[in-house]
Amino acid sequence: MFLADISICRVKMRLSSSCQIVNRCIFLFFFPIAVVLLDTTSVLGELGWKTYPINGWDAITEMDEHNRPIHTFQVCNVMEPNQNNWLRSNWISRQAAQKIYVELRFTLRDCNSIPWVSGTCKETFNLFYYETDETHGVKFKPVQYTKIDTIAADESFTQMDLGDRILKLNTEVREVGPITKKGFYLAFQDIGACIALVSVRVYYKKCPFTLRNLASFPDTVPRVDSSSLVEVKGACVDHAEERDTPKLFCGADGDWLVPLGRCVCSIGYEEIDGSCMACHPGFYKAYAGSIKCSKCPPHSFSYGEGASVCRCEKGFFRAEKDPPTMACTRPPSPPRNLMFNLNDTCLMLLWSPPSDTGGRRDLTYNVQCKRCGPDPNRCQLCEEELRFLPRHLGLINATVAVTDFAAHANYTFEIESLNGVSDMSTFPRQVAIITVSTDQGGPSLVRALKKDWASPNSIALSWQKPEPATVPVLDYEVKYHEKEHEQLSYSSTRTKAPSVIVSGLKPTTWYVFSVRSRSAAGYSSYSPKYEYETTGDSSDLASDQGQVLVIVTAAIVLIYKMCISSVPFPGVKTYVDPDTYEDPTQAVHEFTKEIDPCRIRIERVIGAGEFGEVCSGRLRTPGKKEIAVAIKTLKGGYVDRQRRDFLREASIMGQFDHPNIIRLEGVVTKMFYVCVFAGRPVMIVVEYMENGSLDSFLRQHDGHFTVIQLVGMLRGIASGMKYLSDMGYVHRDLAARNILVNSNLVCKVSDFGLSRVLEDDPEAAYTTTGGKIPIRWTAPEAISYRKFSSASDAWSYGIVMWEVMSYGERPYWEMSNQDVILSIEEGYRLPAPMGCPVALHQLMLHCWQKERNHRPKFTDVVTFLDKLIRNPSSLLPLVEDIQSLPESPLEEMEYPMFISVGEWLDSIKMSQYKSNFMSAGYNTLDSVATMSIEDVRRIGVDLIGHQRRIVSSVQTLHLQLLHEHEKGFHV
Ligand code: ACK
Repeated sequence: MFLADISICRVKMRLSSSCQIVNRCIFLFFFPIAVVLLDTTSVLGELGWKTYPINGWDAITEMDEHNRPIHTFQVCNVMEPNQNNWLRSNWISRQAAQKIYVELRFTLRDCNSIPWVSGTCKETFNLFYYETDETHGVKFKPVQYTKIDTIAADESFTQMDLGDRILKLNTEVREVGPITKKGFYLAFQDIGACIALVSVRVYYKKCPFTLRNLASFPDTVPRVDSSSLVEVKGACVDHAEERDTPKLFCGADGDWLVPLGRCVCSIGYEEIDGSCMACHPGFYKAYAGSIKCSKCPPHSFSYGEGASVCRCEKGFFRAEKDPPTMACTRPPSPPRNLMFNLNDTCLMLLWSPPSDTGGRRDLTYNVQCKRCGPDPNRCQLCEEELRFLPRHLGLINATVAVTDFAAHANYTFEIESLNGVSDMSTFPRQVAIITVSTDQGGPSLVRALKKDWASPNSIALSWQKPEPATVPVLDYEVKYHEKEHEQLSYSSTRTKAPSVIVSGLKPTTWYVFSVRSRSAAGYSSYSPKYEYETTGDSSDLASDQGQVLVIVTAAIVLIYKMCISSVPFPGVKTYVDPDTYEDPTQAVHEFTKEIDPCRIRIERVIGAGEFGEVCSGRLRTPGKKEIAVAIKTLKGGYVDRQRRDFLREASIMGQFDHPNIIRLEGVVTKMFYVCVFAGRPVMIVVEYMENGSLDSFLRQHDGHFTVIQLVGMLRGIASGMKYLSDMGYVHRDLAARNILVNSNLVCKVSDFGLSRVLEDDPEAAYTTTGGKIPIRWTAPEAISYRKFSSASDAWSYGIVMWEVMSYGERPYWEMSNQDVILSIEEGYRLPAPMGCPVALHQLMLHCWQKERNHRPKFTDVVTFLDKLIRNPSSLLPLVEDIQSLPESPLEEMEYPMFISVGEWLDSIKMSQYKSNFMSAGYNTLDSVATMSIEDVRRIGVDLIGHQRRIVSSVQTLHLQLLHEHEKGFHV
């Protein structure tokens, strides 16, 4: 009666196997896999299990709603004592299992719910197993069986449950192992319970096949011993290679643990969703690793999938040592503006670099010489006959000197530009050609210079026109200097006629003159030196009233300078070092105007100086319009030395009067009792500069000015510096932060105070020799042995130019001071900022010549910039247009090594664009290094200044990567 009840319930049960679901989960979620050895719910035919005795367990097979058999074993001899009923399974193959799991589902009747069975009814049954290699014909002998466990029900059911049709199904799982024989039997012993065994499932666990770190790991059976893991070596997926042997460990429960090592995608392939996919056409990957495919560098392409390198476009090449990340390049165009300069013994050939360097920096020149007779088709090579300095092949500079040439001969020189890919091109090479006739000479030498007349401040000179020459003279340059000060400086003037009146001279002073002519072929040598003296006697004065005044003024200036100058020679150093005064307040009195503080109205604090606050305010001067001023204050509680140091700057500034030097209005050093000011205020009052200091002004207006406006600012600074150097004043701390800008964008040099300034400057660092120096702005000789001069100011001026053209970028970026010093020593120079005209970068490089005498004088700089301003088209060629970078041994340069695109963007303070780079696929430095300004624009960098900053550091990055690749480092 009980059994029929049970089977009714059973048909309603959902007993479908969950194994398939488990399997799928393993694959996706990395769960253990269960390999089923037996599942009675999925056996379609008879199970064929044995029962002992016959009237013990009862096998019942019914059909479920899908017409699938449900095998159930039941026993319920609860009324009779001494029950011992056995049910034995068929032989079950162990397969690979070392440990098996037996899952039983069953129902069990509560004995209390059956009347009159109290002595005999049981509520448990026993589970046994027997291992054997024999698969058939094994007789059942209970003694051979080992007990696994006594199985009790978690929940038994009652008569009432049956009435309610509530079935209490129990599931119990037991582990059995180690299993070593080929297979085993299971046996179920009933000792008088009322049981329905609904299903038996036997399985073992495996670590599933999986893919990890681009390696595949096979299904793996764990060890029985739960404390030891199975080490499994992975096999790299297609198009991947081992970096570190990939390994996983299979745990006892079928879980993969401890992934070690990995594979990486091979060249031409990148990782996408755990497998290695070929680079698309137009992309390449040159190195195996976890990097993405990069866009082909400029002038290269890849048509097929999986390119390891991009092929160069027609006419473009890659030199043997060029890394695959580098753009393809081409041979340079020929040199331009080839000219010569011939004198008796030496022929100078000079030319301009090619307009197209081919995209490379390894530009050199070869010179070939042909000597031709009257028939220009009959020429012979003549390099061997001549001497070329430094040589005729592989020239780095655009000039060569030629000596040992014959007189009365025609030489034809062909100058060829070459770079690292010139040998690869089959195109005929183009050369610049010039023919020099040595009997006609170059520009003619000027001879027979004579004085026509002299006055106290002028001398008129004339000279013979040179011999009629085939090369017409364009003009003459007259160079002169005071005889006594030959080493210090000279002046020059130009004239088209063979005569000149040199004015502005000192009376009764000997001058040395020499003249040279200029023709299309260049300059001649200077004529011999001629010495003439200006007059000084009264008869001259009487004859010219104007000159009387000049002479008187000049004499006063002369006497004045002789009195105050710390050097004995007048005219050399016209500003006075306040430190040469025994009493420095004397210098303050001498060079500054005392202001009544009541005339000053302080309006607001605009900054902090070393000695106190810097304020803006108004200054009233009787009879004049009120003007805006900046007031530097000395904070209260100062000691005498601080007061002296503070006022020293005013004593220096008060000696200057120039539109590009900050103007001193006066100082407050005395008490005026009519006016109520707390303490004893000490102030320096200077003109107000609405736009503050140049560096922060540029940074605030990044990308806002035209090149001409920037050159205008630079011209102003150069003009101020020319004035200072003419006065013999060496600034020592010329930097954009020490230039002030007014509302008309006029730049004025400020911050005077000699070495004291350096103590104040936050950029100044102590050198090994103990001085405090703003390293990035200072010339090498000033850093090494404190050789400060106008030439070292010229170096700093070059850095200011760079700051201006880069809108306030920090020179040498984040390089350490020590690295800056070493790099400069090795020849490295700052590259042109983005958008910088070639002419300006060349001027910068000129300012950064190691040999200080080779640097331009400020007067040259002003003249040069004036020319650029007058002829703006000269500012059109940009450095990036001709893709030529400064000739500097960048190869030797150690750049800071950025690790990721994110870090690189952080380093250039452009972190806000990280997501733009990432979402556009620029996630490797290699890919970033090839970006053009259009690419930067395309990924959503809209501000021009930011585009410029990114592209200019892309250039640097590109070089850095080349450098790293050359060293064999793969990013
Ligand atoms: O960059 P800034 O605005 O310009 O901040 C500094 C601050 O004072 C401390 O030096 C500003 N400053 C100095 N001299 C002047 C001046 N003559 N006119 C206007 N601002 C000035 C400078």
